[in-house]
Amino acid sequence: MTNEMFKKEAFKKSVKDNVKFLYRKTIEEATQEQIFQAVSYTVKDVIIDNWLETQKAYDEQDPKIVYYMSMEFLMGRALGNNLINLCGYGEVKEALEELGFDLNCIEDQEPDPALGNGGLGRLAACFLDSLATLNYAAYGCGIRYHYGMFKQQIKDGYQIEVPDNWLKNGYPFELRRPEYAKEVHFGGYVRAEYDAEKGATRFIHEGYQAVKAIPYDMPITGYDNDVVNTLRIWDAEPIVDFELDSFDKGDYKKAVEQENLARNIVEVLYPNDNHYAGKELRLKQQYFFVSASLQEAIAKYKKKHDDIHKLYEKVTFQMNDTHPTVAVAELMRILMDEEGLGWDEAWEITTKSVAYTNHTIMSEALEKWPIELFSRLLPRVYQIIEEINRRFIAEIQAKYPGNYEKIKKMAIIYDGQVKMAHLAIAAGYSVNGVARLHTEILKNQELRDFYEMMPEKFNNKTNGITQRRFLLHANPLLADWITEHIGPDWITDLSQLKKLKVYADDEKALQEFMNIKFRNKERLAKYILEHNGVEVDPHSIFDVQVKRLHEYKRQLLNILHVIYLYNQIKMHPEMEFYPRTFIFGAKASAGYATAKKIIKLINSVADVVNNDASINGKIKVVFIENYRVSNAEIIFAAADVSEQISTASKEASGTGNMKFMLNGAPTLGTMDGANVEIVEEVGAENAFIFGLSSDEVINYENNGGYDPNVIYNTDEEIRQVLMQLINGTFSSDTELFRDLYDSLLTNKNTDRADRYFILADFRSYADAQKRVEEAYKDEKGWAKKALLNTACSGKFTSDRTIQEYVDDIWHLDKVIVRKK
Ligand code: HBZ
Repeated sequence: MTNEMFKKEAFKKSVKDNVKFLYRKTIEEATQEQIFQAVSYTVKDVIIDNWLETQKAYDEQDPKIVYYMSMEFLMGRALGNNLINLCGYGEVKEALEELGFDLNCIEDQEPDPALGNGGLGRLAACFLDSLATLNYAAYGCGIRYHYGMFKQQIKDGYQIEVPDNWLKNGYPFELRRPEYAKEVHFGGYVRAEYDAEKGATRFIHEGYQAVKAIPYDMPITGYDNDVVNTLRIWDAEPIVDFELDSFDKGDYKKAVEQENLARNIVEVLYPNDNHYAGKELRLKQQYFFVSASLQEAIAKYKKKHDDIHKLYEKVTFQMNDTHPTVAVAELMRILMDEEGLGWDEAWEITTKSVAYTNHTIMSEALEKWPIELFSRLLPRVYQIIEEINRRFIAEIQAKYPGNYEKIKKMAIIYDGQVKMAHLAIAAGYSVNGVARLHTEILKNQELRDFYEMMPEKFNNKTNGITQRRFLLHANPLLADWITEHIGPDWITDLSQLKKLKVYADDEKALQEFMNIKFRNKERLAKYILEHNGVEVDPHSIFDVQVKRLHEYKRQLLNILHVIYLYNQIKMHPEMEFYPRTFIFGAKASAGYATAKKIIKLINSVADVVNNDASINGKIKVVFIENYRVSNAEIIFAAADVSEQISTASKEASGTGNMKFMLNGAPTLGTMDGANVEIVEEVGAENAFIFGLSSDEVINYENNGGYDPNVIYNTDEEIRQVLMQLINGTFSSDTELFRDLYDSLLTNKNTDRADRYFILADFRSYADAQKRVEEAYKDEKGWAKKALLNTACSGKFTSDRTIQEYVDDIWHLDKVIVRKK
């Protein structure tokens, strides 16, 4: 307990008071949603005091600050998490019970602030949690999208996207800060003016449209340390004065355009993951939040320091992928055009302040803006990028005289495009990948030329996840059990979990561990019954693949294998088969037709398999609608098997894999991303590994792919599965899945047949699945594997990841807030 407010009587009174003044109601009259609001305001009260204290400590101690720049923060619900981090969860639960409410139901009233797509956005959220918990001064900088990730409904097996109006009832954990508003400028033109006094040319940006950026702050509570950091997300408003002015001048059109610009810019999160669409509005979003955030960071720095040349001593900007990379040029612009520095001074400061994290090698994800669009929208910023490019090319030439191939491959502007990754690498003082294998691939393949030219910039930071949300909050039974056995230190030092290894052969402990898993499976079964109307047996193996839908993640391999098993059982009804529940959860980007077809296929297979009485319920297939952070917490806790089956080399890291492991689910996966390190920690005997290695995949790719038809023609069982896609087994419309069938066998719509090596890996995957079944039948053996997965997951805390960023990249100072 850290706060008097969470003493039961004080808490109850505060909730009652809030209900009264917010809704003019008594607690008996209030709806659950109103109780949620009232409880949240009480919690916010507690947070505000710590927030003020934290701000004061930062003011006094003047630590270096990291600004984590990200288009996405997939925060998930705040109420439960804040109660956990403030150590008030138990007390508040009891207090609410005394008032006749169930805290879980109250938590369910909160919309998921889903301001992100998937792994990249969730990583940003885990990082903020760890930064606050480790006593580092940090700001998350992002966008206050009015509509976050869409809600997914499944109708007739198809995904339907429904807008997510998360702000509809007002969000209690945000604070509007109009006093820190900034202006951001788009369009117009640049005028050069010679300043004779200074003997220098000034560049003046004119004729632009202006938008007002208004920050909203969300508190980020550290665990049991009174630290409250800030996630600052920017909203857009039209500039009213200007509007009237232009109206007076008869420039009505411009006034309306400015109003529309403001309205559109923060309207909605682009729901693409690992895919670049090249939309103008997306670039507007990027520049909007980057410019506002940089202006704010510099204003804050200048309040305490007069020498702008030393900015990098107190400030560092981490760019979460290339999405905020326009920061490089915007910082240059501010330093030169507003602070009056020359190019060399500005460049030195910039290149000591910005660092870049790469999250993908998928070429379709790389951001390359057409020059025409970029220079029209951001004329001054474009001019600066041109100059950065000119100087960078000169450097390349100096290092590799006469080697024009290098320029072609490395230039920031080439072929009519602005390449954001090249800009990030040229300017950043650090370039990191997100798992060891991924970083090696960057160094040796994708970014080889850059690595050769500036090896000192490259480093690895294997991703991590916060155990506060994904174990302490998501799996209270296991959390309590762990604390009973090894004490509570794991909450802030996950390496402690290794102490559980001594229980690997302790029958009582193993029994308890699996009982908890069973109860979590019952909780998920209840959720599935309520939300899908499908009954699943918690005694069956819960085999789970939850993540964004993407071809490289190979949900298709999983469902094809389900079809294969179904055929086996139908053909050999006497065959021994351990009942299995295949659980899927995935959103497809709204414009990604193949991904949406795969969702339809999963649901069609589910329809057939779940309703085929002849297989005695041995296989169930469930597609969990609207997979998101809040139901993920229930799903991870209940999983027996963690499906991490991406084509090797394609998944930069994965972070779901870590959440499953932490909750005691062995990995069934390829040697890809962080799976490699998971296997290293837990031992190959406690995982189920299959498939081509990343070297093999890359080798095939560099030599024109492979021929899946050889497999199709020689493997009868695989051929049968594929035929069932087009012979009416899963749809009376035999053409419905034709594209999926074709994608595996022909290069009709892509450059290669079976781009993701599904057929190549099929047999190896089926073997691994067989090993899973055998292993599961050995109850004690399985329990040991499961427990060891939890025990060996210590490395994968985002606390470790953040400490590595601090030690190697950011060099932040710890700040103590609690005065005890
Ligand atoms: O970032 C993911 C990687 O695929 C995953 O392997 C890794 O673990 C995770 C964290 O490092 N990448 C994404 O989630 N990417 C996006 O969501 C994305 C969103 C918008 C884009 C591009 C990518 O324009």
